[in-house]
Amino acid sequence: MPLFIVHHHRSHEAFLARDAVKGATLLNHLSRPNAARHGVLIKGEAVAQGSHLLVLIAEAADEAILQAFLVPLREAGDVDVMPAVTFAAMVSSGGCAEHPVDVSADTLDLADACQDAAEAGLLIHSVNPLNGETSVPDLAGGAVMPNGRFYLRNHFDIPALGGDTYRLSIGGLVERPLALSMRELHNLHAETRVVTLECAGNGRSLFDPVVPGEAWGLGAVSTAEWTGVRLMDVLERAGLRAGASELTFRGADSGVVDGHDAPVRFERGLSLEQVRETDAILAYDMNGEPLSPLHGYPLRLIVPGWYAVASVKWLTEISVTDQACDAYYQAEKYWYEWTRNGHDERAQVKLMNVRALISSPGEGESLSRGDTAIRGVAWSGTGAISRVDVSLNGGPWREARLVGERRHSAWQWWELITRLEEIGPLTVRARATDMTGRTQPERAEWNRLGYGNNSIHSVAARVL
Ligand SMILES: Nc1nc2c(c(=O)[nH]1)N[C@H]1C(S)=C(S)[C@@H](COP(=O)(O)O)O[C@H]1N2
Ligand SMILES: [Mo]
Repeated sequence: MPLFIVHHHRSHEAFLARDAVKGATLLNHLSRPNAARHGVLIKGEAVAQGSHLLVLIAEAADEAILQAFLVPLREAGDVDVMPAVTFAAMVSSGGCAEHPVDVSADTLDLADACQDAAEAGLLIHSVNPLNGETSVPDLAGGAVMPNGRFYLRNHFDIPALGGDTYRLSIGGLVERPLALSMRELHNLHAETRVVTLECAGNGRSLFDPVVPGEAWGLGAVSTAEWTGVRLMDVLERAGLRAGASELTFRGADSGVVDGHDAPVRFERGLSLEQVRETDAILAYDMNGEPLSPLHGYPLRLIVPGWYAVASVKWLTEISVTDQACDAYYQAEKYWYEWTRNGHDERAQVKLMNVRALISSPGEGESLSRGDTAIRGVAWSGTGAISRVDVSLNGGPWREARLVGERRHSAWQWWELITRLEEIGPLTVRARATDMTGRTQPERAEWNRLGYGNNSIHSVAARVL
């Protein structure tokens, strides 16, 4: 519904506080239930202290309905009605738009989506496309990240797909091309996995020199319990034909990218071998709820252990071929690019690097002397976490306790209880090691597009 801001300047003669009956009558009139009976939804109201200015924020189907409702206010002063948009709508339309943003039927209303994300506490990096990270102190806590606080990474407008008309098509080198409805997918054997997703650009803003791309801090990572069907089960239903070795996964989203005239789709590829190794799933539920539109409703790929770019959202098509996928986000982005010894080298971004983050203490936090718990999360795409070590003020590494089950593709919580004796600055560092013996470098190797930054996390706190 259209939004309006109303200014009401009370005239001195009609000063309400001096006329309790009139004041009470207007209070009743402006009550939310009464406003609703007039077709007006009041979102907020306030009087600037010491002034005669009342501000109302309200929605109504049109201005005439609102004006009719405001008649009693006019009798007590001057009324100005101004068409308005939410701040989120203003930002998402790219500036002080005079008109509300056009919302096309097949994409999600960005203003609403970004308002929800900001209210859930995500730190918004960009509105269009909508990108936001989880705050680092929020990372440890619940077993999984609540859906509203799970970081968001999008490249294009967010498709608004209908669950009833949705079909997943599987074609190419298969015996029986399929077009599966959500009902058919729900009827297949379901699997549930706890999997950590991390954006390959997580920590990019900490690379020096600065690299282009979304300037993520450290919160482009979250963990959820995903439920869906094993990708291999679905492929076996379709029946793989001789020579089938590569898969392309197509998302419903598309848009314009640098260096290409025509819009490109969000597409990624995996070899059949990679599908088998990772035991990828086609997920429809996230933490026990259907995927939200932002996280890929109604179906997304989840590739355990890989940087999350592989986990294609709004998945509408799988094509089975004998050719590796050469789509834009496969071939041109998501490569480490270095110049080493005068030679250009590149390697594809695949498994997540081993990494620990400190969630407590937070950056700049003040701690009391005495016993304290240093806490955080740690994960790796190459194996379960085997140990996390913590160093205080540059002192020796001390092994932290790993909390909860060892999980292969989900983060592990850890904690170290320690005694803080001295007042003053406290630098906390944490370093994870996984079962394959991989550990974190002091400083991750710089690469042109800023991927895979797993430098040791360091937090500056203070003991009071
Ligand atoms: N269709 C589609 N899938 C996508 C993306 C996208 O833009 N479109 N972004 C990818 C990237 S780079 C990341 S990090 C994850 C983010 O998933 P999330 O938004 O659910 O956290 O989705 C991946 N899958
Ligand atoms: Mo990403």
